[in-house]
Amino acid sequence: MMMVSGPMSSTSPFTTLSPSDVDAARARLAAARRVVALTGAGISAESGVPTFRGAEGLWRSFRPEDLATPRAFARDPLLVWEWYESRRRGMGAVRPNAGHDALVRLEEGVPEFLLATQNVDGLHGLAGSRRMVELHGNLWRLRCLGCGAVREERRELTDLPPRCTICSGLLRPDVVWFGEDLPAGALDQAFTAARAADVVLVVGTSSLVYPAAAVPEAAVSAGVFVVEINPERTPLSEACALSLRGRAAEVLPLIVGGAA
Ligand code: BV8
Ligand code: ZN
Repeated sequence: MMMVSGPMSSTSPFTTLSPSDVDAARARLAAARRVVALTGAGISAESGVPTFRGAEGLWRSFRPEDLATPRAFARDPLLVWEWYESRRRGMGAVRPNAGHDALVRLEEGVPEFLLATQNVDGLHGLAGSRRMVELHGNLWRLRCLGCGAVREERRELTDLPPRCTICSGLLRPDVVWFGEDLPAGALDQAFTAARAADVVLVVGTSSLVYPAAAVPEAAVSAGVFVVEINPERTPLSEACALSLRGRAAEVLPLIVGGAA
């Protein structure tokens, strides 16, 4: 169901999707040669992956910021692994949605494209995105604290905390924890591409976690046309050329086009 803004809608301007803004975004994308998309948990919400904000983000009353840290892992690796294994189990059967698929079509349609995601759920990769950087890692990969080996592991982890098959060192999820640096190459790639883009899409993120949230800010400062897609306002909304009030799986197919 598409909500309309403007004189005929009685609801507040912040919760409606403006058709003229949708047209403007579609026209900008159609003319663009260089596009960057930054995504957050919101794009996976319609696939059934809980976001981080509010009650959804809590686990056994722990906030993500409490568990996703090197200190929490050092203090209690079993507790942190139980959290990650519960998220892996929760994501085992989820599938990409129309929002993920639209970004794959967009990637195929523009000469220069980069998808920078904060999501560790691997759904963009599953959808077929290729020109992509995972700024915060991926929870289907395990990294050894002993020998540094990294391997993909989608099977259920029965024996927690898991151990390395090479050196029997302790394994951790190959994600970026709070207080840890992002993969340098990935972050630089995102900043460089965002500053040089014709259009930057910011999809399903509360724009509160840094330095990822600084990427669209850098694009705005470079005069790039930044389009936000989020059913709610964020600290970035004011600075965007367009802030489309809607859900990713609804709005992205509208502005990317080409949906079968
Ligand atoms: C670092 C992986 C150097 C692990 C994650 C500057 C200012 C303030 C603080 C800092 C700063 N610089 C650094 C910090 C500290 C910190 C930080 O930003 N803290 C925040 C909380 C204030 N940053 C760091 O620690 C970073 N490292 O800076 O290292 C350093 C080193 C030492 C000391 C200082 C600095 C590392 C950050 C990465 C942490 N790892 N994930 C895991 O997943 O377990 S972050 C994790 O949370 C996600 O990856 C994501 O980034 C973030 C959640 O944000 P979102 O994805 O946006 O999700 P959220 O739920 O918040 O919002 C969802 C949105 O979607 C909402 O707006 C909602 O309205 C919308 N939505 C809902 N449904 C839909 C939708 N949108 C569209 N469609 C829908 N259907
Ligand atoms: Zn090892």
